[in-house]
Amino acid sequence: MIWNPSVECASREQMREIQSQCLTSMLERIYKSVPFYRNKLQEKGIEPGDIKSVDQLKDLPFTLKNDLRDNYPFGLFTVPQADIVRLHASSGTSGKPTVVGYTGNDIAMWSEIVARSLAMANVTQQDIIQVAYGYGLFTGGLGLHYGAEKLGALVIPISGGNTKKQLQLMVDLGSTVLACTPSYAALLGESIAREGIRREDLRLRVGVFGAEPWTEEMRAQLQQLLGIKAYDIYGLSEIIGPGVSMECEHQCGNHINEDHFIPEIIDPKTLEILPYGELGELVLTPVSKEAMPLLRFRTRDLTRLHAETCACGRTLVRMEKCLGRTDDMLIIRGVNVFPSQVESVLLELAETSPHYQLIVSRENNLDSLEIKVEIDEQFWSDEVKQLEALKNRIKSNIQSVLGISATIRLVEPRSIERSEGKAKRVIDNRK
Ligand code: DLL
Repeated sequence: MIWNPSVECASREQMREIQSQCLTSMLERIYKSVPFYRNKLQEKGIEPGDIKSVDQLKDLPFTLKNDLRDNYPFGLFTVPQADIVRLHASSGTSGKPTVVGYTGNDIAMWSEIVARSLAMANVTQQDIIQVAYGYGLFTGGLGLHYGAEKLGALVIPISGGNTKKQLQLMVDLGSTVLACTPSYAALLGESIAREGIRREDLRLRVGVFGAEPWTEEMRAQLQQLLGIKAYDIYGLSEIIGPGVSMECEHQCGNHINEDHFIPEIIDPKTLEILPYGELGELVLTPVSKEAMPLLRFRTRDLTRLHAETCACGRTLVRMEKCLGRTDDMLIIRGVNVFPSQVESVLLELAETSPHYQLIVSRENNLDSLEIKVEIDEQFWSDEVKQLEALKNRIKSNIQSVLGISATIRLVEPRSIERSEGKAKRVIDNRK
């Protein structure tokens, strides 16, 4: 069932019941078939039968990305290889990729939660969805593809890149939904304008954007550029891929598909569980997965959870837009900086485009931050005075929001390298 009110509008008590049942059965499975988990649970003196309720989740051990690498490639799988029907992988920053496996039931569950997520954004069977996330080992393309098919929408499996072809098909086939990273959506948006494609040539109405952090300011720019309503979709390959959570039309946080993925927020330093409303690291337990369920996976993503019922009627817990990943946080002269904070400052100004880069260096033991900002074509000017004034405005806004000074370098339109997938916003020369 795609729109599933018995789950999406369940009371907290009903949801705890669903989660508790799934958790106890998952513990039995991993204890029996994954030595890594059996050892971890035994170290804590826990046997699967001891855990009867989701309230006891806090007593269970965490899983880290490194644990997946240490058990590379199949060490955390709970089923024989014959039952696995698909693998995906995410490339790590160093060394081995993280490999994840799916049984036929896992693919069916994933398709259902992506279909459910698309329905949250009012995508229907009538829609034509252009899937411009990469197909292949990355979960974006195939994840959206199967979910959109499950919903009964018409899928254009174009994958990422080949921008001219994207635009041609968008116009000729009348795509109504665009699914890609926000940075690629920004590139498509500016290309539409440059190719002289008119709004009335497009039928786009919805954007399904995720796989990287993006701000409210970026949302405003994309909505304006593409003439759409832009929705946030969140997920990660270790848990399943896209569809862990998604925004509804009220856009007040992403609803987490909690019947499959139990969320917690912890303080990344003390590992204490934090109450609703507090900023911390998101921890997810994918309880219904067959091939590779994980116990309390530390996502490294920073966000807050909210449990009040949404205006759409859903009771599913909502997560705020991610601020960033703990491992993407820059510490510059002792100050914590997330690229998303810089994005917010830049995109508040009409003159700047959604293309920017942070360059961090260290000279004589002193950190410096340079921000390369592209000027919107409309505002690009040869007049030094005007550009100087803009530069000073950005510099002072950065100083007041982030509390550090930065060198601002204004660059010509289209001079920063574009991304067809996840954008690379930071060059840290200190490493
Ligand atoms: O990025 C899955 C995905 C595909 C999500 C398509 C949404 C759409 P990974 O490559 O494993 O999987 O990267 C997961 O990307 O831990 C976050 O840091 C980041 N991320 C994903 N979605 C969002 C989002 C896919 N909506 C990592 N906002 C996650 C902010 C996101 N960050």
